[in-house]
Amino acid sequence: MIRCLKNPLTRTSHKAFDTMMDLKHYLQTYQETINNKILEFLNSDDHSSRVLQAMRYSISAGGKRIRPILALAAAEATHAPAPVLNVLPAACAIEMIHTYSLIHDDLPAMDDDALRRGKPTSHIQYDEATAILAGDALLTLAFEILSSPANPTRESLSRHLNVIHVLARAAGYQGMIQGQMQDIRAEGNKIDLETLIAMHSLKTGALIESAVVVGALFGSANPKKMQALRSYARQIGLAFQVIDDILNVSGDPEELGKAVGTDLDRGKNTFPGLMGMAEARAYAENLVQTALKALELFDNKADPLRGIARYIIDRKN
Ligand code: GRG
Repeated sequence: MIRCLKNPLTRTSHKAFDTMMDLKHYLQTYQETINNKILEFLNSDDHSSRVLQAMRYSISAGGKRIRPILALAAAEATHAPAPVLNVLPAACAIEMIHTYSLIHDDLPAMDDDALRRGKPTSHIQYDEATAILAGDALLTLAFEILSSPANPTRESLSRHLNVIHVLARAAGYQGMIQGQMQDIRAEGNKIDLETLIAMHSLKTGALIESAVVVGALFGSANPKKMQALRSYARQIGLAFQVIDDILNVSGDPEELGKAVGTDLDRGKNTFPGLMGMAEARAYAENLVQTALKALELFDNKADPLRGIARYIIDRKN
């Protein structure tokens, strides 16, 4: 059963959605809705399943739920009918793909991190084999959910196929996995800004862009609006990574829920490393301004997307 969301926008749709309080309320409300639905998907009577426990452990450990919220916000911006009812399962699937990538990224063979979302990483809490399997299982569950639309019609089936295609491509060797491979290969080697941007557009950007595209598919966005939303997503995806790099230098580990200074330790190429801190922040701000410009043809239903763009550069975690 899908819970009915009291959308903060229904109260404020007559005026601009421009205060941080509105955004905070919007994010909290959707975070709760997404968390409840994810737990519904991971609800099983099989309490002995170690892999299920590990899946629940990582996905319930916290997390901002930015990608699923972007999918819901893009659906709203494109006037999709009943976003919570129709888009929420796909939004949860996106969070599952994201959590899988974090579990695998933390493994000893990759970044070898001990802390994520303020808790021991999956391979520390369980063991490496369980962490690999929990990640694999979250990825496959995402596609099981995406391929099981409720009340399928010819139109919804065709959209679901499109959504599956978009997400598979963004997560795969032409998207996030390719970016991760490039990142690993570049460790200890200096790369230029253009290469760094291309790498992060895949590693972090591809899934963020696909979340926005998925929402817009539910809103049957026309090509012009789809292009504008892609452009918005590319800019905020990159800004997200620039801020992530900045927080890895100057963030509070307590607030971040993970260690800082790790990029430098591993010889990673980062935006502050290449440009300096002040330049990197100015670059992120510039990206967000460009993202906001891309939304000019949208009405105030796109205000949450506008708020999220600002939130991405102001965030502390
Ligand atoms: C292992 C296939 C594979 C891919 C890993 C996304 C990724 C690729 C690795 C994550 C490592 C990392 C620190 C990337 C930088 C940006 C990023 C994705 C940060 C984590 O996302 P948040 O801040 O995390 O949205 P929460 O916990 O809030 O969900």
